[in-house]
Amino acid sequence: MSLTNVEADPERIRLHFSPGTRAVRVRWLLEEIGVPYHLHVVSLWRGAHKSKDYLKIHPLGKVPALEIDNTIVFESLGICLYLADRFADAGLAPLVTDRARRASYSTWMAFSAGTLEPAIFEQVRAKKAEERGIASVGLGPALTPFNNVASYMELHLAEQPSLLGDRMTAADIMNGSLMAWAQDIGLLEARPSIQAWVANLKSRSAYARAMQSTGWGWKS
Ligand SMILES: N[C@@H](CCC(=O)N[C@@H](CS)C(=O)NCC(=O)O)C(=O)O
Repeated sequence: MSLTNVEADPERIRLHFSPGTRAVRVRWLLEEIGVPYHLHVVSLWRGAHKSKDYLKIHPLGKVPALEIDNTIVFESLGICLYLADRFADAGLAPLVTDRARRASYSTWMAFSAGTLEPAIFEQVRAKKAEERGIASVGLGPALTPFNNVASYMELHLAEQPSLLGDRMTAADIMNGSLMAWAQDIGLLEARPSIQAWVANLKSRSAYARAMQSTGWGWKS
C-alpha cells in the first residue's frame, strides 16, 4: 500500500465518532484500510454534537463526520464510498474500470442505506409501537419489508462468502454493520447464511479494533 503521504501526518484524517452509532462502520473501514487517523469522540449524551463548533463540521449535528484532504465528508455511506476509493490500494472497492463488479458494488452500497437500513428501522418502530400498545402505520410500497430484504440476502449469501463474491469490500462493512444490529435485536433467526457472514465479519481483527472502547466522550 502506498499510504506514505498520510502516514507522515496522522492528524490528517479525523473521524468524529460516538460508540454504538453509525460512526462505527467508518471506524471499521478505516481499520480495514490500515491508515492512521485521529478519533474525536463526540458526546451525544452531553449534546456536544449540537455545539456551535461541531455544527461547523456536521451541519445537522450528527455523527459520523470525517475531516480528510482539507475537506469534510458526512453521511456514513458517503464517507465509506469516499474512503474506499481514496485508498483504492486497500482493495475494498472495485475500480470503475472493473465494470461488472463495480455495478454490483454500487448496488450493494446503495442497498445498505437505501433499503436495508430503513427496513430495520421499520421493525424497530413496529416493535416500539407494539410495546406501547399503539397501532403502527406501515409505509406501504414505499418501503421494502425486512423479511423480503433478508430473504434476498440469505439466498445471495448462500452462494458466496461476501456480497461481491470471494473478496470482502466496503459493501460488506456497510451492510454487515446493519445486519449485526439486526442480529442483536433478534431479527436474524432462521437466516443461517446471513448469520455465518455476520460472524465471519465480526471475527475480523479490524472489526474488533473498531469496537474497542473509547469511552462515551464525556469530556468532548
Ligand atoms: N444518515 C446518517 C445518519 C446519521 C445519524 O443520524 N447519526 C446518529 C447516530 S447513529 C446521530 O448522530 N444522532 C444524534 C442526533 O441526531 O441528535 C449517516 O448515515 O451518517
